[in-house]
Amino acid sequence: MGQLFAKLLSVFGSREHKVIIIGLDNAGKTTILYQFLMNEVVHTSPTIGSNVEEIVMRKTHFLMWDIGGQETLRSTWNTYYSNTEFVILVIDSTDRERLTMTKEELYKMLAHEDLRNAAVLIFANKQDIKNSMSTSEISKFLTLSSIKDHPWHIQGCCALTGEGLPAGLEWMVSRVASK
Ligand SMILES: Nc1nc2c(ncn2[C@@H]2O[C@H](COP(=O)(O)OP(=O)(O)O)[C@@H](O)[C@H]2O)c(=O)[nH]1
Ligand SMILES: [Mg+2]
Repeated sequence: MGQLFAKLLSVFGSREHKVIIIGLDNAGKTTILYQFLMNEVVHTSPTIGSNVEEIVMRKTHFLMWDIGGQETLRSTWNTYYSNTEFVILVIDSTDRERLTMTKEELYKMLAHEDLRNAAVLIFANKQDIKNSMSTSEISKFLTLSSIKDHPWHIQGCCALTGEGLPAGLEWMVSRVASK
């Protein structure tokens, strides 16, 4: 879908729920987006700028923005925040070294005024890889239980097979339904 068309949809289609997919580069954001879209693996290259796609699950429409995660692009994340209902934070569960960086980005984001009403879905991706961190390990490291001002949910997944992705989407659908 073209970006202009997506923007027009978000303006005129009030039933769309805006979602931004963030996380460090190489976490699997683009793979997840396209797995949602067509249930198949696409060859990804580092995202420059953003990809945007409409995902529909049980009549709930999500407009998902996949934003580049390289260091130079992270400072632009906040330009995508306005009207965001869901943040999907994608984590490479094998990337122990950069989990501290992810934690910093997470709390910076949660403190942002434009995201005060946003719910956060955390995908602990790459669960297929041996020695990847478990969801409870990641949850503890990120001190998720201390987050009281945003609804949040952590879900383990493998973007290559799609395992765990529907469960994450289900949580988002249930959040929309509960509003
Ligand atoms: N083993 C494994 N590799 C993955 C998984 N998800 C993504 N990848 C790979 O990780 C790399 C980065 O993925 P990409 O979607 O481009 O990450 P992005 O920078 O966050 O958009 C690619 O080579 C993907 O094929 C996963 O669940 N398991
Ligand atoms: Mg990408």
